[in-house]
Amino acid sequence: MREKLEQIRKEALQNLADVNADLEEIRVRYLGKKGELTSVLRSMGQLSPEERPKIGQLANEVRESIEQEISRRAAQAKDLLLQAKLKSEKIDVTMPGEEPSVGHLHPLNRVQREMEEIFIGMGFSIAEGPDVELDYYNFQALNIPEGHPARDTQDTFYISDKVLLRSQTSPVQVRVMEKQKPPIRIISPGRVYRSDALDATHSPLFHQMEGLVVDKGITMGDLKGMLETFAKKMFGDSTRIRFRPHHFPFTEPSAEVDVSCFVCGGCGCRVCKGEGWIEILGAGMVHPFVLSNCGIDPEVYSGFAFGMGIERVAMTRYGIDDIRLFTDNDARFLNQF
Ligand code: 2U9
Repeated sequence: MREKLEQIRKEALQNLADVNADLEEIRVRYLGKKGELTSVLRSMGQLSPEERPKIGQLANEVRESIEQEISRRAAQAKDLLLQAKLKSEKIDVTMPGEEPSVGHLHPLNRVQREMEEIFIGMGFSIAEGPDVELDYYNFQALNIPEGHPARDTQDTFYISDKVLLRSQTSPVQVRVMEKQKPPIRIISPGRVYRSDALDATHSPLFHQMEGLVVDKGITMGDLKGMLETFAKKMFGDSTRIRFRPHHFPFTEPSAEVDVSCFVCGGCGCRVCKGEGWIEILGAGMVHPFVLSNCGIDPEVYSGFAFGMGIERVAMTRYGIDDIRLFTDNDARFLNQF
Protein backbone atom coordinates (compact mmCIF):
# COMPACT_ATOMS: atom_id res chain seq x y z
CA MET A 1 0.00 0.00 0.00
CA ARG A 2 2.95 2.25 0.80
CA GLU A 3 4.29 1.69 -2.74
CA LYS A 4 0.85 2.34 -4.17
CA LEU A 5 0.70 5.70 -2.36
CA GLU A 6 4.21 6.67 -3.49
CA GLN A 7 3.29 5.70 -7.02
CA ILE A 8 0.16 7.90 -6.90
CA ARG A 9 2.26 10.82 -5.65
CA LYS A 10 4.89 10.31 -8.35
CA GLU A 11 2.36 9.92 -11.12
CA ALA A 12 0.27 12.91 -10.00
CA LEU A 13 3.31 15.18 -9.71
CA GLN A 14 4.55 14.01 -13.09
CA ASN A 15 1.19 14.80 -14.66
CA LEU A 16 1.20 18.22 -13.00
CA ALA A 17 4.62 18.99 -14.47
CA ASP A 18 3.08 19.07 -17.96
CA VAL A 19 2.56 22.71 -18.97
CA ASN A 20 -0.77 21.83 -20.55
CA ALA A 21 -2.04 19.88 -17.55
CA ASP A 22 -5.77 20.18 -16.82
CA LEU A 23 -5.56 20.89 -13.07
CA GLU A 24 -9.20 20.20 -12.30
CA GLU A 25 -9.11 16.90 -14.18
CA ILE A 26 -6.00 15.85 -12.17
CA ARG A 27 -7.60 16.89 -8.88
CA VAL A 28 -10.69 14.78 -9.61
CA ARG A 29 -8.60 11.82 -10.83
CA TYR A 30 -6.45 11.60 -7.68
CA LEU A 31 -8.27 13.41 -4.88
CA GLY A 32 -11.95 13.26 -5.94
CA LYS A 33 -14.58 11.03 -4.30
CA LYS A 34 -13.89 8.29 -6.80
CA GLY A 35 -10.21 9.26 -7.10
CA GLU A 36 -7.20 6.96 -6.79
CA LEU A 37 -6.08 8.23 -3.38
CA THR A 38 -9.59 7.94 -1.98
CA SER A 39 -9.89 4.31 -3.11
CA VAL A 40 -6.59 3.51 -1.37
CA LEU A 41 -7.87 5.12 1.85
CA ARG A 42 -11.07 3.10 1.60
CA SER A 43 -9.14 -0.16 1.58
CA MET A 44 -7.20 0.79 4.76
CA GLY A 45 -9.56 -1.40 6.77
CA GLN A 46 -7.55 -4.39 5.65
CA LEU A 47 -4.41 -3.07 7.39
CA SER A 48 -3.22 -4.11 10.81
CA PRO A 49 -3.88 -1.63 13.68
CA GLU A 50 -0.12 -0.83 13.89
CA GLU A 51 0.22 -0.04 10.21
CA ARG A 52 -3.02 1.93 9.87
CA PRO A 53 -1.79 5.25 11.43
CA LYS A 54 1.48 5.15 9.49
CA ILE A 55 -0.22 4.56 6.15
CA GLY A 56 -2.85 7.14 7.15
CA GLN A 57 -0.12 9.71 7.77
CA LEU A 58 1.58 8.91 4.47
CA ALA A 59 -1.78 9.20 2.64
CA ASN A 60 -2.25 12.65 4.18
CA GLU A 61 1.24 13.71 3.11
CA VAL A 62 0.57 12.50 -0.43
CA ARG A 63 -2.76 14.40 -0.49
CA GLU A 64 -1.08 17.53 0.81
CA SER A 65 1.77 17.40 -1.67
CA ILE A 66 -0.67 16.93 -4.59
CA GLU A 67 -2.92 19.73 -3.31
CA GLN A 68 0.08 22.05 -2.86
CA GLU A 69 1.32 21.35 -6.37
CA ILE A 70 -2.13 21.95 -7.83
CA SER A 71 -2.35 25.33 -5.99
CA ARG A 72 1.16 26.29 -7.07
CA ARG A 73 0.40 25.42 -10.70
CA ALA A 74 -2.95 27.28 -10.58
CA ALA A 75 -1.25 30.42 -9.24
CA GLN A 76 1.42 30.08 -11.90
CA ALA A 77 -1.20 29.73 -14.68
CA LYS A 78 -3.07 32.77 -13.37
CA ASP A 79 0.12 34.79 -13.37
CA LEU A 80 1.02 33.67 -16.90
CA LEU A 81 -2.44 34.67 -18.10
CA LEU A 82 -2.10 38.09 -16.47
CA GLN A 83 1.33 38.63 -18.05
CA ALA A 84 -0.05 37.66 -21.47
CA LYS A 85 -3.01 40.04 -21.03
CA LEU A 86 -0.78 42.90 -19.93
CA LYS A 87 1.35 42.34 -23.01
CA SER A 88 -1.51 42.07 -25.51
CA GLU A 89 -3.58 44.92 -24.06
CA LYS A 90 -0.72 47.33 -23.70
CA ILE A 91 -1.76 50.91 -24.62
CA ASP A 92 0.70 53.32 -26.09
CA VAL A 93 -0.28 56.54 -24.34
CA THR A 94 2.12 58.50 -26.53
CA MET A 95 0.09 57.71 -29.70
CA PRO A 96 -1.73 60.77 -31.09
CA GLY A 97 -5.48 60.62 -30.24
CA GLU A 98 -8.35 60.53 -32.70
CA GLU A 99 -9.82 64.02 -32.98
CA PRO A 100 -13.56 63.92 -32.20
CA SER A 101 -15.65 65.64 -34.87
CA VAL A 102 -17.39 68.67 -33.35
CA GLY A 103 -20.78 69.66 -34.77
CA HIS A 104 -21.95 73.20 -35.41
CA LEU A 105 -25.15 75.22 -35.54
CA HIS A 106 -27.61 74.57 -38.36
CA PRO A 107 -27.38 77.51 -40.84
CA LEU A 108 -30.95 78.55 -40.00
CA ASN A 109 -30.23 78.69 -36.25
CA ARG A 110 -27.03 80.57 -37.01
CA VAL A 111 -28.87 83.22 -39.01
CA GLN A 112 -31.67 83.37 -36.42
CA ARG A 113 -29.17 83.97 -33.61
CA GLU A 114 -27.35 86.59 -35.64
CA MET A 115 -30.65 88.41 -36.25
CA GLU A 116 -31.55 88.14 -32.56
CA GLU A 117 -28.18 89.64 -31.58
CA ILE A 118 -28.76 92.63 -33.87
CA PHE A 119 -32.21 93.32 -32.40
CA ILE A 120 -31.06 92.73 -28.83
CA GLY A 121 -28.36 95.34 -29.55
CA MET A 122 -31.14 97.79 -30.43
CA GLY A 123 -32.97 97.16 -27.14
CA PHE A 124 -35.45 94.45 -28.19
CA SER A 125 -36.40 91.48 -26.01
CA ILE A 126 -37.29 88.03 -27.34
CA ALA A 127 -40.91 86.90 -26.87
CA GLU A 128 -42.24 83.40 -27.49
CA GLY A 129 -45.67 81.80 -27.70
CA PRO A 130 -47.42 78.54 -28.60
CA ASP A 131 -47.27 76.97 -32.09
CA VAL A 132 -50.84 75.73 -31.60
CA GLU A 133 -52.92 78.91 -31.40
CA LEU A 134 -56.43 80.17 -31.07
CA ASP A 135 -58.07 81.54 -34.20
CA TYR A 136 -58.62 84.74 -32.19
CA TYR A 137 -54.89 85.49 -31.69
CA ASN A 138 -53.81 84.38 -35.17
CA PHE A 139 -56.52 86.27 -37.09
CA GLN A 140 -59.35 88.06 -35.28
CA ALA A 141 -57.21 90.29 -33.02
CA LEU A 142 -55.03 91.16 -36.03
CA ASN A 143 -57.91 92.67 -37.96
CA ILE A 144 -58.24 89.66 -40.25
CA PRO A 145 -62.01 89.21 -40.34
CA GLU A 146 -63.82 86.00 -41.22
CA GLY A 147 -63.89 85.47 -44.97
CA HIS A 148 -60.47 87.07 -45.49
CA PRO A 149 -58.33 85.02 -47.92
CA ALA A 150 -55.64 84.56 -45.23
CA ARG A 151 -58.14 82.48 -43.26
CA ASP A 152 -58.80 80.12 -46.14
CA THR A 153 -58.28 76.49 -45.10
CA GLN A 154 -55.94 76.18 -48.10
CA ASP A 155 -53.48 78.46 -46.29
CA THR A 156 -53.91 77.44 -42.68
CA PHE A 157 -53.78 74.13 -40.85
CA TYR A 158 -56.90 74.02 -38.67
CA ILE A 159 -57.04 71.64 -35.72
CA SER A 160 -60.65 72.52 -34.91
CA ASP A 161 -63.00 75.45 -35.60
CA LYS A 162 -61.17 77.71 -33.18
CA VAL A 163 -57.72 76.10 -32.92
CA LEU A 164 -54.99 76.14 -35.58
CA LEU A 165 -51.23 75.96 -36.21
CA ARG A 166 -50.11 79.60 -36.22
CA SER A 167 -49.52 80.91 -39.75
CA GLN A 168 -47.45 83.86 -38.44
CA THR A 169 -45.79 84.75 -35.13
CA SER A 170 -48.00 87.86 -34.75
CA PRO A 171 -50.18 86.16 -32.07
CA VAL A 172 -47.13 86.31 -29.77
CA GLN A 173 -47.17 90.11 -30.01
CA VAL A 174 -50.92 90.23 -29.37
CA ARG A 175 -50.44 88.15 -26.19
CA VAL A 176 -47.63 90.47 -25.01
CA MET A 177 -49.71 93.61 -25.65
CA GLU A 178 -52.64 92.13 -23.69
CA LYS A 179 -50.40 91.66 -20.64
CA GLN A 180 -47.86 94.47 -20.86
CA LYS A 181 -48.24 98.26 -20.97
CA PRO A 182 -46.10 100.22 -23.47
CA PRO A 183 -43.23 100.84 -23.99
CA ILE A 184 -43.02 97.49 -25.80
CA ARG A 185 -40.01 96.50 -27.90
CA ILE A 186 -40.04 92.79 -28.80
CA ILE A 187 -39.10 90.35 -31.53
CA SER A 188 -40.83 86.98 -31.90
CA PRO A 189 -38.80 84.35 -33.74
CA GLY A 190 -40.31 80.91 -34.30
CA ARG A 191 -41.97 78.27 -36.43
CA VAL A 192 -45.02 79.02 -38.53
CA TYR A 193 -47.18 76.69 -40.60
CA ARG A 194 -48.96 77.15 -43.90
CA SER A 195 -50.71 74.61 -46.04
CA ASP A 196 -48.39 75.16 -49.01
CA ALA A 197 -46.98 72.45 -51.27
CA LEU A 198 -43.23 71.97 -50.78
CA ASP A 199 -41.17 73.40 -53.64
CA ALA A 200 -37.91 75.33 -54.07
CA THR A 201 -39.31 78.48 -52.40
CA HIS A 202 -42.28 77.26 -50.28
CA SER A 203 -42.49 74.98 -47.29
CA PRO A 204 -45.47 74.08 -45.05
CA LEU A 205 -43.20 74.80 -42.07
CA PHE A 206 -40.89 77.79 -42.02
CA HIS A 207 -39.50 80.31 -39.54
CA GLN A 208 -40.41 83.93 -39.06
CA MET A 209 -39.06 86.77 -37.07
CA GLU A 210 -41.53 89.52 -36.39
CA GLY A 211 -40.94 92.67 -34.39
CA LEU A 212 -43.15 95.16 -32.58
CA VAL A 213 -42.48 98.55 -31.02
CA VAL A 214 -45.27 100.42 -29.22
CA ASP A 215 -44.83 103.67 -27.34
CA LYS A 216 -45.95 107.30 -27.34
CA GLY A 217 -44.90 109.12 -30.51
CA ILE A 218 -43.58 106.17 -32.56
CA THR A 219 -43.49 107.07 -36.28
CA MET A 220 -42.72 105.56 -39.67
CA GLY A 221 -39.35 107.36 -39.40
CA ASP A 222 -38.47 105.17 -36.39
CA LEU A 223 -39.39 102.09 -38.42
CA LYS A 224 -37.24 103.16 -41.36
CA GLY A 225 -34.22 104.04 -39.23
CA MET A 226 -34.41 100.81 -37.27
CA LEU A 227 -34.79 98.64 -40.41
CA GLU A 228 -31.90 100.43 -42.10
CA THR A 229 -29.66 99.71 -39.10
CA PHE A 230 -30.75 96.06 -39.19
CA ALA A 231 -30.10 95.76 -42.95
CA LYS A 232 -26.62 97.28 -42.66
CA LYS A 233 -25.64 94.98 -39.80
CA MET A 234 -27.09 91.90 -41.54
CA PHE A 235 -26.00 92.47 -45.15
CA GLY A 236 -23.12 94.94 -44.89
CA ASP A 237 -22.52 98.63 -44.23
CA SER A 238 -23.23 99.83 -47.77
CA THR A 239 -26.74 98.29 -47.81
CA ARG A 240 -29.65 100.67 -48.51
CA ILE A 241 -33.37 99.97 -48.01
CA ARG A 242 -36.43 100.81 -50.12
CA PHE A 243 -40.10 100.96 -49.08
CA ARG A 244 -42.84 100.00 -51.57
CA PRO A 245 -46.50 100.64 -50.63
CA HIS A 246 -48.41 97.47 -49.82
CA HIS A 247 -51.44 96.27 -47.87
CA PHE A 248 -51.60 94.17 -44.71
CA PRO A 249 -54.75 94.01 -42.59
CA PHE A 250 -52.76 94.51 -39.34
CA THR A 251 -50.72 97.56 -40.36
CA GLU A 252 -51.69 100.93 -41.89
CA PRO A 253 -49.84 102.26 -43.78
CA SER A 254 -47.99 99.12 -44.88
CA ALA A 255 -44.95 98.53 -47.02
CA GLU A 256 -42.83 95.80 -48.52
CA VAL A 257 -39.19 96.48 -47.87
CA ASP A 258 -36.27 95.68 -50.19
CA VAL A 259 -32.55 95.79 -49.45
CA SER A 260 -30.03 96.82 -52.10
CA CYS A 261 -28.29 93.77 -53.52
CA PHE A 262 -25.25 93.07 -51.33
CA VAL A 263 -23.53 91.28 -54.21
CA CYS A 264 -23.74 93.91 -57.01
CA GLY A 265 -24.55 96.93 -54.84
CA GLY A 266 -27.65 97.70 -56.95
CA CYS A 267 -26.39 97.38 -60.54
CA GLY A 268 -28.17 94.10 -61.16
CA CYS A 269 -26.73 90.58 -61.01
CA ARG A 270 -27.65 86.89 -60.78
CA VAL A 271 -28.46 87.09 -57.04
CA CYS A 272 -30.97 89.97 -57.39
CA LYS A 273 -32.09 88.69 -60.82
CA GLY A 274 -31.04 91.95 -62.45
CA GLU A 275 -33.27 94.03 -60.13
CA GLY A 276 -30.57 95.57 -57.92
CA TRP A 277 -32.99 95.05 -54.97
CA ILE A 278 -33.99 92.01 -52.94
CA GLU A 279 -37.36 91.85 -51.14
CA ILE A 280 -36.69 90.87 -47.58
CA LEU A 281 -39.59 91.87 -45.31
CA GLY A 282 -42.96 93.47 -44.75
CA ALA A 283 -43.68 96.25 -42.28
CA GLY A 284 -46.00 99.07 -41.29
CA MET A 285 -47.59 101.11 -38.54
CA VAL A 286 -49.73 98.92 -36.25
CA HIS A 287 -53.40 99.33 -37.25
CA PRO A 288 -55.38 101.32 -34.62
CA PHE A 289 -57.96 98.48 -34.51
CA VAL A 290 -55.21 96.02 -33.55
CA LEU A 291 -53.96 98.30 -30.75
CA SER A 292 -57.46 98.68 -29.29
CA ASN A 293 -58.17 94.92 -29.68
CA CYS A 294 -55.18 94.43 -27.37
CA GLY A 295 -56.28 97.02 -24.79
CA ILE A 296 -53.94 99.81 -25.92
CA ASP A 297 -55.43 103.24 -26.63
CA PRO A 298 -54.51 104.25 -30.23
CA GLU A 299 -55.16 107.89 -29.33
CA VAL A 300 -52.27 107.75 -26.83
CA TYR A 301 -49.92 105.19 -28.33
CA SER A 302 -48.65 104.27 -31.78
CA GLY A 303 -46.36 101.50 -32.97
CA PHE A 304 -44.67 99.80 -35.87
CA ALA A 305 -44.38 96.15 -36.76
CA PHE A 306 -42.41 94.11 -39.26
CA GLY A 307 -42.11 90.50 -40.31
CA MET A 308 -39.63 88.43 -42.27
CA GLY A 309 -38.99 84.82 -43.16
CA ILE A 310 -35.76 83.54 -41.60
CA GLU A 311 -35.27 81.01 -44.44
CA ARG A 312 -35.52 83.86 -46.93
CA VAL A 313 -32.89 85.91 -45.06
CA ALA A 314 -30.56 82.87 -44.88
CA MET A 315 -31.11 82.01 -48.56
CA THR A 316 -30.38 85.60 -49.59
CA ARG A 317 -27.36 85.84 -47.37
CA TYR A 318 -25.75 82.55 -48.48
CA GLY A 319 -27.07 82.36 -52.06
CA ILE A 320 -29.11 79.20 -51.36
CA ASP A 321 -31.63 78.55 -54.15
CA ASP A 322 -33.75 75.76 -52.64
CA ILE A 323 -35.54 75.92 -49.25
CA ARG A 324 -35.64 72.11 -49.09
CA LEU A 325 -31.87 72.02 -48.51
CA PHE A 326 -32.47 73.24 -44.93
CA THR A 327 -34.35 70.05 -44.02
CA ASP A 328 -32.75 67.45 -46.34
CA ASN A 329 -30.11 66.79 -43.67
CA ASP A 330 -27.37 66.36 -46.28
CA ALA A 331 -23.98 66.80 -44.57
CA ARG A 332 -22.45 68.02 -47.86
CA PHE A 333 -24.76 71.04 -47.63
CA LEU A 334 -24.65 71.55 -43.85
CA ASN A 335 -20.86 71.31 -43.55
CA GLN A 336 -20.46 74.40 -45.75
CA PHE A 337 -21.63 76.63 -42.91
C1 2U9 B 1 -49.06 92.83 -34.48
C2 2U9 B 1 -49.30 93.84 -35.38
C3 2U9 B 1 -48.68 93.82 -36.60
C4 2U9 B 1 -46.28 91.92 -38.50
C5 2U9 B 1 -45.97 92.12 -39.94
C6 2U9 B 1 -45.43 91.64 -42.04
C7 2U9 B 1 -45.69 92.97 -42.15
C8 2U9 B 1 -45.03 90.80 -43.18
C9 2U9 B 1 -44.38 88.59 -43.91
C10 2U9 B 1 -42.95 88.65 -44.23
C11 2U9 B 1 -42.58 87.44 -44.99
C12 2U9 B 1 -44.66 87.21 -43.47
O1 2U9 B 1 -42.79 85.40 -43.51
S1 2U9 B 1 -43.56 86.20 -44.37
O2 2U9 B 1 -44.30 85.55 -45.39
N1 2U9 B 1 -44.78 89.53 -42.89
O3 2U9 B 1 -44.93 91.22 -44.29
N2 2U9 B 1 -45.61 91.16 -40.78
S2 2U9 B 1 -46.11 93.57 -40.66
O4 2U9 B 1 -47.23 92.83 -38.14
C13 2U9 B 1 -47.83 92.80 -36.94
C14 2U9 B 1 -47.60 91.80 -36.04
C15 2U9 B 1 -48.21 91.82 -34.81
C16 2U9 B 1 -49.74 92.82 -33.15
